[in-house]
Amino acid sequence: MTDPLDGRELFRRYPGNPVLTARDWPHMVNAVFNPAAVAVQGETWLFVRVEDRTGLSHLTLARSRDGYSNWTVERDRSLMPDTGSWVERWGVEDPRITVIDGRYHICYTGYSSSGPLVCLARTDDFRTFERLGVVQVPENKDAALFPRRIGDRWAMLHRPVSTVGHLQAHIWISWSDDLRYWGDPTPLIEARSGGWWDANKVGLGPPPLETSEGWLVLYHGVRLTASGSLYRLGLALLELEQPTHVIARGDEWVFGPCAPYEVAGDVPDVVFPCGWLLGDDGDTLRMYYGAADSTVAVATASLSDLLDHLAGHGGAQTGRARSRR
Ligand code: BMA
Repeated sequence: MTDPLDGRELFRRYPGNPVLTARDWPHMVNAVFNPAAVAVQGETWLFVRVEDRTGLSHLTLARSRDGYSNWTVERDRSLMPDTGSWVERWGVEDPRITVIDGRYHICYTGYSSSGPLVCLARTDDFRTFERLGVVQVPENKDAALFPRRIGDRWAMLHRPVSTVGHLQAHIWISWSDDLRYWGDPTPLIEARSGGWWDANKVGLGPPPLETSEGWLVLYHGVRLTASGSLYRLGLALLELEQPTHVIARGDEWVFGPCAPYEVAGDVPDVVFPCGWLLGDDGDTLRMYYGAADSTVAVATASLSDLLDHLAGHGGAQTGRARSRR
């Protein structure tokens, strides 16, 4: 498929997109999208949100040697919702994986009968899962752990929703001694207002990526238009040892729906990444994203280009989380 903007955007779409569709699944499902990503022994493992034809979602592993083709879908490596429980009654969605002490820690949305909340589970093999339970109460989603303690505590980014006045959905940071109990919640990346591309609602994409300049954050901003919500992506940089400080926040979006598989699907005009992987060269980033809530696609970018871009376009700070520069 052609991409009219390729060559000018920071992220370049893989020409073979989408890399995974419902047709690749061994059984009948409606859609596969919003995958977490981890590199395991040279392979790319995606933990994919699978929406079956009940409308509810579960998570299933798909593996590829090159991260682009020849995917093996492992149906027996799935996190199925505990639909008998209140917490996951309507499914599990949108995982983000952080490797801590060699174990895969998965923050995912539990679709509870009181709304979306954040659950944490960990696994060594994606066959059995240790559920640590609910770590953020509703409404809360788009959560991921930092991969190491900062100071002496664990940190998590997440996105609570407030309906005071009108919808307000900002990215917050919370802290924990043991990964189980979370406190000290602080607003971090505030949705802007008015005509901005990321007005009123933002949410974390993949887990924060540690770079020499700071923690790189990719987030989605949602613009409400006459024809629905438009999901685009922007960048921010957090101070390494004090991530409550936003060093920079991009003023422009860096990726938005454009290709046919992004603008048409179950939910048109959505790009929604939950995982990214840094290549062995230390610079090539592969971003895995759900396209239009229907398929999985991948785009690549140069990490140094992203950091350069932020340095040049990071002027517009709003709200509580301001740059110290
Ligand atoms: C968000 C999440 C995502 C979804 C997106 C667009 O609120 O529910 O799972 O991809 O909306 O529909």
